[in-house]
Amino acid sequence: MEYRELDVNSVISYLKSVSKVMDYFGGDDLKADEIGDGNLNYVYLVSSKSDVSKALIVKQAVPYLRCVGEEFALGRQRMTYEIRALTRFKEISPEAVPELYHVSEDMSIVVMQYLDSHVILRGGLTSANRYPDFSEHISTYLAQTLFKTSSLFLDSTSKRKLIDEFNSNTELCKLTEDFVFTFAYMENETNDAENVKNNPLAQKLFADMEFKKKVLDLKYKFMTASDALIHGDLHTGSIMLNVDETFVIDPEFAFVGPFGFDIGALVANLVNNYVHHNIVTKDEEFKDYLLETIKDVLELFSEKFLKLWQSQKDSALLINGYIDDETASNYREKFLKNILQESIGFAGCKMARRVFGVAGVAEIRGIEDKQMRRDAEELVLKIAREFVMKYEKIEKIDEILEIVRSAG
Ligand code: ADP
Ligand code: SR1
Ligand code: MG
Repeated sequence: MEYRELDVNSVISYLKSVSKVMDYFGGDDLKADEIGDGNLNYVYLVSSKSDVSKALIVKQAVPYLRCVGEEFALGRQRMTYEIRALTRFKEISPEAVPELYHVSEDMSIVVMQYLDSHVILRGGLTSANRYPDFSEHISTYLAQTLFKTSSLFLDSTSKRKLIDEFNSNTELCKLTEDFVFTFAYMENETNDAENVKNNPLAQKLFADMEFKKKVLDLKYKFMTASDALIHGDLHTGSIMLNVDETFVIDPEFAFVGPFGFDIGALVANLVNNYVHHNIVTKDEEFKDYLLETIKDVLELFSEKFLKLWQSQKDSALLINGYIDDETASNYREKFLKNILQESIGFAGCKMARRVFGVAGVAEIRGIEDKQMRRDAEELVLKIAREFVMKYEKIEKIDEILEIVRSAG
């Protein structure tokens, strides 16, 4: 089928040609609303007119960047990578990925389960809601997806095939290179111009060569490491959950990249939320809850990743009998420490890019009181800088929490 851009009317006629979707709705009359709040794509909620509990999500990529407009061309082929990643992650971590009803690379479209009783994690945390099983769920997702797509699990041929399948996601990798690792730390037309203008905080950041050199190291790691299939944009807007279930959506930035990037994205967004509560609500208990969540996610991830690795006999990296048990155990421990350190370096970049860069986050850029927003931005940059400058020296998770606690 030839690609065409859909709207609230044509999406319904398109779905009429998809038998699995029609079976789901059982001949009911349908209605559609556009509910997308993301930066890149269009998302339609299609539901039965007679029974609104029957509903599906249709997501289509358009050949431009939605948050800027048609003048910012961006290949719709990004949906091809989202489809491949959703499919792969669904196989590996089925409980964390919505049910897929239909995918079409030609139409750059995916039809999936409507998460009707779930909210976006960012909003939930900003409203100080707690999710008791979140750390358990997301650490399982991270350990499973990162381990099972790495050379610690796959054989050499499968790993290289995985790279072939994902590493032409060039446009979105370039977006990250530009917006996470570069433009937000220099004068650039894509930045939040109003905020940059006459702002001493921006001038200080843009002139901070020590910070920028460290960011270059992390950018280089992002550009060259092929550790595992990563989501690539795992901020708290890519997680939908309720107290029972946690789903990861929106993996269009997926590629075979560094182990620490998804973990870092998550930590960064949890810390940004901490900053929001530190400045705006001053809710000490919720701040502690966010720090505990970071600690739990990191600890549980390490435990689960290690367990998967210990039970793996042969892989591209290590075959049975190559080293003795004690050497293997020390090797694994050091390997996991490297992942933790690198995650914190990436977390620093993922926090700092949200201050002056193109895509702000609601809990910081959305703070209405000007002074509070300025204070929040200053604190984000202070913590981000500590993360970026010190990540290679971090030995224990508590040191990360201490950096956050002592900054504000
Ligand atoms: P983008 O790629 O543009 O960032 P997202 O995949 O993040 O798009 O989706 C945008 C929004 O659409 C989400 O923030 C969420 O509100 C809604 N959404 C996406 N997928 C689902 C789903 N399966 N169920 C319910 N809402 C969804
Ligand atoms: C201009 S791209 C904006 C951002 O939106 C996505 O969610 C990614 O984080 C990307 O960097
Ligand atoms: Mg999104």
